[in-house]
Amino acid sequence: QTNLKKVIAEIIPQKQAELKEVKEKFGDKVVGQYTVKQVIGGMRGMKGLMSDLSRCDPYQGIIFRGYTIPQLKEFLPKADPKAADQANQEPLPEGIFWLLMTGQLPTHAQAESLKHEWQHRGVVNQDCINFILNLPKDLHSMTMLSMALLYLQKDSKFAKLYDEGKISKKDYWEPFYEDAMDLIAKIPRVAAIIYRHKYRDSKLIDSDSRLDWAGNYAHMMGFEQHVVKECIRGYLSIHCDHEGGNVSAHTTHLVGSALSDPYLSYSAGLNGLAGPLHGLANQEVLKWLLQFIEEKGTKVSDKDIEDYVDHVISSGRVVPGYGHAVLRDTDPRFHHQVDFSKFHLKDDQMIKLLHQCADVIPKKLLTYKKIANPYPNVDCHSGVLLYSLGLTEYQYYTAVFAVSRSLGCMANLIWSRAFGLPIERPGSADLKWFHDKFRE
Ligand code: AMX
Repeated sequence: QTNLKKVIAEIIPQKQAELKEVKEKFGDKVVGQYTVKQVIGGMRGMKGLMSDLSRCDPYQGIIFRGYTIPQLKEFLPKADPKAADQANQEPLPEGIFWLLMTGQLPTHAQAESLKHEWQHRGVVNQDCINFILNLPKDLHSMTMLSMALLYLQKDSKFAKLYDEGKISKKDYWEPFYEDAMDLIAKIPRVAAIIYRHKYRDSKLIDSDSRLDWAGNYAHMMGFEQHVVKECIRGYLSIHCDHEGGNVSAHTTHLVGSALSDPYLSYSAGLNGLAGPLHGLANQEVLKWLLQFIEEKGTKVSDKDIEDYVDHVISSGRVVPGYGHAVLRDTDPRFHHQVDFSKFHLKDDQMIKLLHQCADVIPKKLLTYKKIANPYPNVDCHSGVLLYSLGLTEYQYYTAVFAVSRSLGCMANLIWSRAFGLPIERPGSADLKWFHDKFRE
């Protein structure tokens, strides 16, 4: 079966029954205890959400439906199934979306079917193109992207059916599915229009119907080299989801729990992704590295790097690209990109400097006792990879991340409606409450 909607329509009743069983069997069990420090400290380490798509292990990193990043690189369909060489090994995002939605590794035919469906759904109407082309070019790419999704919200099938009072709760997932699939199909085109508007005199490039979702995105931005298309395939696959609690996924889920449609929900999620402690870090890493190169060049000593870290921290800033709220080891998504760059970009001076930094900086950060994890995260490498391949406009990088993250956020949103999850509404406490509760 290559029709994703039919496949998940069969899986949904089984999963609903599983959720019911978990609620009935374990509903009154205690998940854990948490402290005042956790309540005030960004809820670190508190399990407070249910997301069935992926989970983040502090040491192994992200695990998508039971599969690690290296396993997915091996098992997921590739753009050219006949090419077995290392130059054609990046997974197709179509494949990872199928896996996230169904829990099953897709066949090449199933990934192909999604490719055609997204091509078909991905047409962006002229009124939306005009809306983007009329935006001031000095808006940040993420602001433009978030606004463009809000513009597309007028086409939401869920919002229309709900407004007409034509939909019952048990069927919410279907129009959510339709909106989510439309959003995923359109977002690379919208993001490419933003890129061409901001950086290429608004000269747009038509979609190429032969290409896959990621390859077509590279093409519509204006990159025809095979290596860039492969890079974007891998990039869009590995950034797609990072369990439920990260800012973009959590925000999308929270807003969706109010039955705001997928466009409203993901636009909100994107605004969180646009923050420097989250998705903007990839742009920040590049800015950081370019500043460093301007001062010191690309051939530097380890001591130069260590001094630079001290300088950044003593001026009250963070070293972007290092650390994570959950991970306690190097992010496997960083390793994935190192493998790619060592094969495709082995002579690039900036990549070499980045690898030297990734060796030196964690040891240096370890000398600051407060930092729980000094190791490179996904954003440490991704911007530099894009820069070395010719996508040098670093203020755009978070938009590429956002195209990828649409996969995880949309898959989660469809499943949230299929599970019938309620509006999210945790309690909060004022300072007096803590005094009263814990007064000796
Ligand atoms: N450079 C300098 N200081 C750092 C640091 C870094 N890379 N990472 C952590 N710290 C500091 C924190 O700012 C905090 O300082 P404070 O107590 O004075 O406020 C202290 O170390 C303790 O932080 P932590 O418990 O180790 O991490 P956290 O969960 O509070 O924060 C994160 C996690 C990602 C925000 C943080 O490591 C950071 O700011 N890293 C740099 C920005 C970055 O790369 N973000 C991208 C993360 C991945 C993603 O979401 N895309």
